[in-house]
Amino acid sequence: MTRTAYRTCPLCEAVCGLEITLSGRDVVRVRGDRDDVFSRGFLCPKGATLGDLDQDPDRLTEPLLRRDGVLTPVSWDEAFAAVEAGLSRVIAEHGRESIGLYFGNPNAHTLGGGLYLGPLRKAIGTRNVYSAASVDQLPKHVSAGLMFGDPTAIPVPDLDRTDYLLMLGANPLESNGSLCTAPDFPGRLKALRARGGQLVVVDPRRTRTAGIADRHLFIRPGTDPYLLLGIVHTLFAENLVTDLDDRFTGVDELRVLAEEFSPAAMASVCGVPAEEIETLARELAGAPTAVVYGRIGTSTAEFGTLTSWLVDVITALTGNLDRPGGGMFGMPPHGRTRWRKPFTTGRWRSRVRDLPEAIGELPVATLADEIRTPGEGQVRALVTVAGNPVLSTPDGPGLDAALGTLDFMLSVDPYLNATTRHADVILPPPRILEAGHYDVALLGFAVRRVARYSPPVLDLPAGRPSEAQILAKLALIAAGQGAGADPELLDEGIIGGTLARAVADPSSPVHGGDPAVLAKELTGAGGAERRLDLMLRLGTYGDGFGAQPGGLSLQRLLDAPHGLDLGPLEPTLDALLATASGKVELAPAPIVADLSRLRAGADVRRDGFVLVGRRNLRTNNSWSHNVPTLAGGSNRCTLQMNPEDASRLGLAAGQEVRVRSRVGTVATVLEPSATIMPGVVSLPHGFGHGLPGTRQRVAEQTAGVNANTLTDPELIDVLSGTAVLNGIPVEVVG
Ligand SMILES: Nc1nc2c(c(=O)[nH]1)N[C@H]1C(S)=C(S)[C@@H](COP(=O)(O)OP(=O)(O)OC[C@H]3O[C@@H](n4cnc5c(=O)[nH]c(N)nc54)[C@H](O)[C@@H]3O)O[C@H]1N2
Ligand SMILES: Nc1nc2c(c(=O)[nH]1)N[C@H]1C(S)=C(S)[C@@H](COP(=O)(O)OP(=O)(O)OC[C@H]3O[C@@H](n4cnc5c(=O)[nH]c(N)nc54)[C@H](O)[C@@H]3O)O[C@H]1N2
Ligand code: SF4
Ligand SMILES: [Mo]
Repeated sequence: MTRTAYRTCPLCEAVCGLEITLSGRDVVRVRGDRDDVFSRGFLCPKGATLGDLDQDPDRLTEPLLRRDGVLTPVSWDEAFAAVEAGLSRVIAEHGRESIGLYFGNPNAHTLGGGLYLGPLRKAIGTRNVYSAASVDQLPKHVSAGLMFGDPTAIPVPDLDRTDYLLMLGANPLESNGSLCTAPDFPGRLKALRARGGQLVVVDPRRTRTAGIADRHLFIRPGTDPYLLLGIVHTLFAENLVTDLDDRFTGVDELRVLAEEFSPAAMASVCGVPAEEIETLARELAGAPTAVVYGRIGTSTAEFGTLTSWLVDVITALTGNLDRPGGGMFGMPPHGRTRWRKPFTTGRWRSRVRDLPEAIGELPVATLADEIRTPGEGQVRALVTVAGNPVLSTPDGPGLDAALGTLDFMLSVDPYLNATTRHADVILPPPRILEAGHYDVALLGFAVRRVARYSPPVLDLPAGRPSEAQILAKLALIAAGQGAGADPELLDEGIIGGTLARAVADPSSPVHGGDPAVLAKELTGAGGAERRLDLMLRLGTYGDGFGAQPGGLSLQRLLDAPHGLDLGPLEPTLDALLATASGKVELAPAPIVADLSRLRAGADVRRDGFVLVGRRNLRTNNSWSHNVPTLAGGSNRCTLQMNPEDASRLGLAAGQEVRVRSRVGTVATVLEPSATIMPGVVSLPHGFGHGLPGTRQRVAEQTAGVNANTLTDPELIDVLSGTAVLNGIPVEVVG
């Protein structure tokens, strides 16, 4: 007997709806859910193998505790008691500031990550907070914070309605998209062209996405802001700037500062011809609707924040911000918390390198410094949740060594990998199918307004905590409630607090109500579901506990297993603008000041090779390589180089080469490829498996090398603290 269940895929930002066939507790087949309101049957090879990932025999099924140096399976009670002992000891000896936290990417895809990391960091009470954001999208948060006052107010390209898309440093045909949640991104791009629109891709590699574009332009890694400034210059020089209403400020300043960045001057830096820069400006201004979209190649780069800003500046100057077909702001069903404080960075600074905090985090590029450098405030304990920074952050080997010196390390993770092998306690989340799913982090970046909740497909085995419960328990332990505390306590506290604020808020639909009575109305199988019900009911389209009949609630989502489509995005800028001026700041002072760094960068001689990354459809950062069907084939850890460069250096396909940067050297296999521009080489990240003490038996067969052996922790985008992972100077020798 088989049965069918529906569940959102948790593997990437496309959030496809899956149709999963099970026999007992075994997955027999995964298909795209054709009735899903958002993904309409689309899925990729990773989604199709979700069953294999979920039932990977190398996934940990019990907690591990280090005893006499050896990670040993223990009961959950013993593991939580060891966490309490470990954290208490470090807090007693060195204070709460000595605990570092690192939160990795999959937290954006779990209910545990979405609802419990905030309470956990609050309970731990440290400012030593790090996450994958500072090797990813942090520049976009900073530019959004400075322009719109809210670091989560990131414009999303309105893919389904735009007439013109300029895409830089993104390859959604492999990645399936990011900060733009759009299942079947490839299909949506093809539809854009089919309706007469244009797609232009800017990338140092001729990617598969470039292959379906109207035009592809090679660009020297790290130089996107020069190209974009050339476009801004042209928009002003040719009077192509739209008359913006009084919600915008800074246009005149932009006009003045763009003057020096002529297309001719910019072309020599970025490698895109001046005429092409002018054409882009004219096309963007002339198209009925247009939008600029930049992603990881522009973000984890020397001028990440400047580029992130310019992307939205051009969308705004051409009249395309907050309008259909342009850059729109998403509206998550669970509500958007209006940002009340004026956005700023540097509210505190890192101890060793004096780097500014951004969105409550410090740059992960300096985590190893904080662990290694003795003194008051040194990081002595680390908690990682869903992160593998040894493979994902700059100078991974340096961090690897530093982790070995910690007094205590706790990892919440299903695998024993390059990072978690250093832990004293590992708490594994249960199977993916044993968790409910709701995209707290991603629905606000979706190209349509959609709502979908997937209840757990499988029951949790008796005695096994959900990831939400694990994290709640950790928060309670850190708050001094003890390892025996009931995780539901945390949820009830949060629900009570939220309702108390809501009933006191005259604009809330429950104003004047009784929190205790309202709390009883919440439905859901546990604390996480009840909290979600609360967020949905008080959220953008919520039922307001009956005040808005027909509005959203958890029950309505449970009744709609294929999701609810609430329509296309709508203009919403007025509701979210939170700058001190109350206007969109087109020329925020901290960003304008950073232009001096950009001017200096234009004179830097760029000879030798620069390294960029690449993604493959069948990878997911560092942790999908343990699924046999996803490993091998085109998914290989080779160094791609332009054939002309290879023959000039006398290097042949398949030979081993050494790649050397300021910080490290790796040996890997050369793959000449005409898709890559001369002077650039590309190595994928996420490889480097098989270190002693890890257990990923498939991944170690195609171990590859850690690309972050080469990335330099000293190279950061200064405004956001984001690591430069693209555009690393390297030498290649045979
Ligand atoms: N050179 C280079 N480096 C890069 C990048 C690049 O392009 N080039 N990309 C960067 C980007 S964009 C990102 S987001 C980061 C990612 O950086 P990280 O998030 O640190 O790394 P991941 O490889 O995603 O590791 C995810 C970890 O979560 C675990 N995990 C998986 N599912 C779950 C779950 O449900 N619960 C829990 N608790 N754990 C889970 C996995 O076992 C793994 O240990 O890497 C960055 N690093
Ligand atoms: N299959 C797969 N999908 C994934 C992931 C994965 O590991 N594998 N990871 C997920 C994560 S965490 C994220 S953040 C997203 C990222 O999603 P994307 O941003 O689409 O990531 P990439 O596919 O790495 O595309 C980045 C592109 O930038 C180019 N590039 C490098 N340097 C520069 C530069 O200086 N300028 C310009 N213009 N381009 C440059 C690279 O050649 C590459 O083609 O993907 C997500 N989806
Ligand atoms: S595109 Fe992303 S969300 Fe969709 S099936 Fe593939 S991995 Fe899952
Ligand atoms: Mo990412």
